[in-house]
Amino acid sequence: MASISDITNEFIREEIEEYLERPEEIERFIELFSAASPKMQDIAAALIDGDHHTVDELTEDSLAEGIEALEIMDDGLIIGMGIVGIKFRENFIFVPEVLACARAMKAGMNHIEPILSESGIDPIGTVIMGTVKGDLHDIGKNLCIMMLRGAGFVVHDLGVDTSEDEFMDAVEEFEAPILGMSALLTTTMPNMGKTIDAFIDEDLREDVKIMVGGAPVTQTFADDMGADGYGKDALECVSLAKEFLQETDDDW
Ligand code: B12
Repeated sequence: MASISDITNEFIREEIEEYLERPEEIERFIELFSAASPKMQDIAAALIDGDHHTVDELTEDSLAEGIEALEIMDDGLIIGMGIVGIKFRENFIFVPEVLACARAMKAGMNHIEPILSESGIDPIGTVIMGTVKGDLHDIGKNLCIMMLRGAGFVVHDLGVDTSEDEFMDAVEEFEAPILGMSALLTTTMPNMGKTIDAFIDEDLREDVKIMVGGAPVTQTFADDMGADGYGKDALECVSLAKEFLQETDDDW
């Protein structure tokens, strides 16, 4: 088992000691950070600090050094945002600080996006993605979109605060066989179910496979809502989309 002294970045060690209280979270983040390289820890530290200039520079440097875009996303940006989420939940920081961290995350994503989205293969299928109505969180959705594009999907991004009608119109307009919805708030999760019901009401449900995701979403919730699949991260989002593609191809 890793210990906190295995983490090279002093700022990260202090953040864990000062802000993490739940033993399982302390253990999880010590494991994650001690497995990350010093450079990835530095990226995470800058993100937690809301320092978009440093995240921007370090991400660019890391890519120039040949570090994989996926490693930067998983071991730098996403782990860093995990600490931000806990500090926000425990009221150590508030919306303005989280916005600064989100800006730092985007500064990093700007560099990795062209790499992860560059598939170099012929388009394999079309996916509509959006964050549900009432919800403005888009970081996770955008990561899913990058990975889907990188896997060869054409993705139409409907952005945030997407209504049922906007989802239905886009599926029809682009004749998309796959729809992905993201929700980060327990209050907006039910809008996934409402959207699925709207597809049923309009007799469009059979035409599209629907996947859902976002931090509070679970497999049980997805099943209850009548979704075809749930993915816990961007990799699972891509696997699901590929499975759906296979199934819709088999139907033809
Ligand atoms: C960043 C953030 C913000 C930023 C959002 C910036 C942006 N452009 O997205 C800002 C500051 C704007 C914000 C605002 C608010 N937030 Co906020 N926010 C967060 C925070 C810290 C991180 C979210 C994030 O980006 N995570 C990183 C990404 C990579 O992870 P992810 O989104 O889960 O996505 C991954 C997977 O879930 C999956 N995935 C995501 N979507 C999809 C879709 C499909 C189809 C699939 C298959 C997979 C998939 O793949 C992704 C990549 O691996 C979370 C904390 C948390 N633990 O999630 C709180 C959090 C979600 N926010 C919260 C709250 C309360 C709010 C506000 C209500 C605060 C307020 N008082 O105003 C507002 C709501 C605004 C609104 N109407 O939406 C709460 C929600 C609590 C709850 N029970 O609902 C959380 C959990 C914080 C907390 N208190 O613990 N927030």
